[in-house]
Amino acid sequence: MTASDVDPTPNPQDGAVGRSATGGDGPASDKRPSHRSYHHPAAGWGAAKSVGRVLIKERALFEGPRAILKMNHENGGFDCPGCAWPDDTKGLKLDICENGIKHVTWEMTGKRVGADFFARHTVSELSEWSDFALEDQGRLTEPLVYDEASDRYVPITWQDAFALIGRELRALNSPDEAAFYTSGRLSNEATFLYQLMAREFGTNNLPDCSNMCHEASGRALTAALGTGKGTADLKDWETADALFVMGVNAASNAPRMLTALAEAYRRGAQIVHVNPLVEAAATSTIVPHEFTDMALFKATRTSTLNLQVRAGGDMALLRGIAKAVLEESRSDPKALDKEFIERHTHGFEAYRELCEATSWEELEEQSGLPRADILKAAEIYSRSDRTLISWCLGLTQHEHGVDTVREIVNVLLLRGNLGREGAGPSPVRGHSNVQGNRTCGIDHRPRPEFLDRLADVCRIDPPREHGMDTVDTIEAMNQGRVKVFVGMGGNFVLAAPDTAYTSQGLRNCELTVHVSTKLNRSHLVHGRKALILPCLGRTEKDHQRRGLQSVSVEDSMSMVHLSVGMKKPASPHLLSEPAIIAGMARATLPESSTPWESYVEDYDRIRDTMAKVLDGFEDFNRRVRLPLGFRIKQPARELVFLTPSGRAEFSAAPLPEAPPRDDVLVLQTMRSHDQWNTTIYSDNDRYRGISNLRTLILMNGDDMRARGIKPDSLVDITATARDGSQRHLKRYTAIEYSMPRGCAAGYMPEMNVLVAASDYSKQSNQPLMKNIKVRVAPSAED
Ligand SMILES: Nc1nc2c(c(=O)[nH]1)N[C@H]1C(S)=C(S)[C@@H](COP(=O)(O)OP(=O)(O)OC[C@H]3O[C@@H](n4cnc5c(=O)[nH]c(N)nc54)[C@H](O)[C@@H]3O)O[C@H]1N2
Ligand SMILES: Nc1nc2c(c(=O)[nH]1)N[C@H]1C(S)=C(S)[C@@H](COP(=O)(O)OP(=O)(O)OC[C@H]3O[C@@H](n4cnc5c(=O)[nH]c(N)nc54)[C@H](O)[C@@H]3O)O[C@H]1N2
Ligand SMILES: [Mo]
Repeated sequence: MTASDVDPTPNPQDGAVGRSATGGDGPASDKRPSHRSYHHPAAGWGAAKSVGRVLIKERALFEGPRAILKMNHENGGFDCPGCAWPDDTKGLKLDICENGIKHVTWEMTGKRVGADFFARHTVSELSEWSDFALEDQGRLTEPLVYDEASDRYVPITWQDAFALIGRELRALNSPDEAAFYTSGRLSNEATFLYQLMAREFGTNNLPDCSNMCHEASGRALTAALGTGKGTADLKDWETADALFVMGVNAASNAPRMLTALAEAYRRGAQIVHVNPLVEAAATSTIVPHEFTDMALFKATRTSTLNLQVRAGGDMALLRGIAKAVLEESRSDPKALDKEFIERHTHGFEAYRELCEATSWEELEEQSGLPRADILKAAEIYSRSDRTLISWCLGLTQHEHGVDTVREIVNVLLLRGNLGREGAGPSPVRGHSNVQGNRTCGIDHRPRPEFLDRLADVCRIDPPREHGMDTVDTIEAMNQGRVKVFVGMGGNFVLAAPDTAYTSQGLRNCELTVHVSTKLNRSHLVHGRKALILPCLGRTEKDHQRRGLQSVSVEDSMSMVHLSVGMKKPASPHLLSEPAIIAGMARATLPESSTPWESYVEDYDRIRDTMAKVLDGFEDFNRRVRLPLGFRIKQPARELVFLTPSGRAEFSAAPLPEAPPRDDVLVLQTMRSHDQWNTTIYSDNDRYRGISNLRTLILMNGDDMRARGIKPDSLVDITATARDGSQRHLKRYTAIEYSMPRGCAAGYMPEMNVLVAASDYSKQSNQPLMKNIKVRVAPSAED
């Protein structure tokens, strides 16, 4: 056990958002930071204890447990607003996890932040508070407008707030001077109204959090299979005999996957984890709802092979697997599924040649893995009849994210691992409804067929030009081309890259509007005029004129189901998201023939319209009320490929550029166990053995020694962007951690200051949040 004192000074670039002097975004207690290895199984009692602490802290000891029993319940109950992992289909009633509970409790907190609070604190003063402290004030209770004279947020009526938005939007020279951001929790119904409002107003500027998340997956799967989603469902997870888990920290970010992995291990499946770090999900777990195992501390393994790939080296590993399978096929024709390749795919020969032409030396160098390890993975793959490959941000937030996901499909196609049970690609999506947002129209590059139907059914004339995504919006705000920013949930200023530049962009706006449940940094980094519009959370009852309403969401595996709030709203002045959108729309488009008010009276009416516009939503109102909802049809799953060739497409992309050779490290920014994106619950990261510290950088021990960095000492980090510009973080604590040389890791959102807004993938426009080129040296001020 080691410990060190930290006193990180505020970063000059952080100053742009006025972060607290404590450095990190968490609570920053004066407890001493510490680090030790974590040897316990994931989930289990550590998780149970942590849940108890959260319930007490959020004053939700009574409501909390009651709500948890209602979560993810077939027939009623609300959908967990945590991750997008699907609900168990076997009638399991307690399909919950520690982090889902934390998340729900965070929304259900007994704390409130009302007008009296804002009367006491100026915005400049609040800007000095930590992000933790801001959200810790509790739920927002009434609409607020920024008053420049007093530098305070003051109450405003809903009508006046909508009128202000309408005035500002109508005053723009072009609808494209507005951008409408979505964070991935928005329900399907609200999503549909939101995109309708933007398009009726006249813009496709619909940036969303998925631009930073799975944009690469969507583009790759669309190009390869003609559908932007994974084809596997939970049943496939339950029947696969080899599972590859790539670039995801499942124990923290998709904890319900642990159950699937433990079950897979018990049935003798092979489980390969590919990650520069050995995350907790790659060891063992105690499945939380298996009470006997909990009582007996009986853990189940969740891995049969761990490959510590070099950052960004996954594509080379996958190509190595393909190369080995192709080599094997020379002596064993069954190594390939020739019939599948011939009947259903296109581009195989070019891919075969490319694999053959790629040398093992290059694959080893790029992946950071010895050939023997690549061959082990290949052997598991070729011995398995049913293989499923899952992935998350470790693969997508790189320059070659799209190529890597396509390489996953290439590997699957070789052995016909598509369109049958236990097989297929399975991206682990992020926010609980991020997939539904895309399905229901949040897309800055909408398909013409979608727009045609929208035009037809809703009698509007939607713009046809592509709109702006997240990185384009940041640039446009800075150049004065976007003047109104509306954030439908989320915390744009902290989630986006280049905190200083994004702040400047938001400050440049005429009007910023945030529809939120809690106070966050984005409210403080505002435009000339600014509104905070508080909304109902997913756990709360939504009463409208025609009774109690429910909304729907789509999980990672294309299941759409209803979510019904059960709790009294945090304040009588909250509006639902559909009501807020309708209010903004009516004020902006007074002549609109869209029945905004009628939609809000009864969400069934929104669903009836959605059923006519969206593929796969026929008979929506009936099917969404089935006990487990319904699965949106996946053509690729039925081996119907909506690609130009009508077949699944192999890709033949070159491997990315070689890893940096000099003293540059590839830094990835990730989540701790105790955070939900920009919401930080504590400064601990239990599974990585870290306590009371977020301003850290995890490094390989040899890389530390080569730079004269002592364990747990303070370092300065300099990131060099492609355009040569440099960004700094000072006085971070360097911690030795098992990972390949040349890699480093730290936490988002603190490290977003290091990601240049201009450093995004040309393939997907995703910011390179897992691939920041940095130099690290002992702190100059130490
Ligand atoms: N509790 C909780 N749950 C969440 C979230 C949360 O913040 N908290 N966020 C939600 C959201 S929006 C999302 S998108 C998901 C994110 O889920 P994750 O993708 O798990 O998110 P990160 O914390 O960024 O972790 C990235 C993982 O990829 C690994 N990695 C980094 N670089 C590479 C690489 O080059 N190759 C490989 N193979 N691995 C690499 C890292 O070591 C880490 O394990 O989780 C969702 N669920
Ligand atoms: N460096 C780095 N940056 C990253 C990432 C990374 O891995 N590294 N990951 C990226 C990814 S994958 C994502 S998805 C983004 C996340 O980006 P966002 O989705 O923008 O951020 P969140 O932190 O999830 O948003 C939290 C806020 O949402 C509001 N909120 C919570 N519940 C509700 C609700 O029900 N309704 C409404 N209207 N508001 C609500 C609360 O006010 C809360 O403060 O961050 C991205 N940024
Ligand atoms: Mo995400």
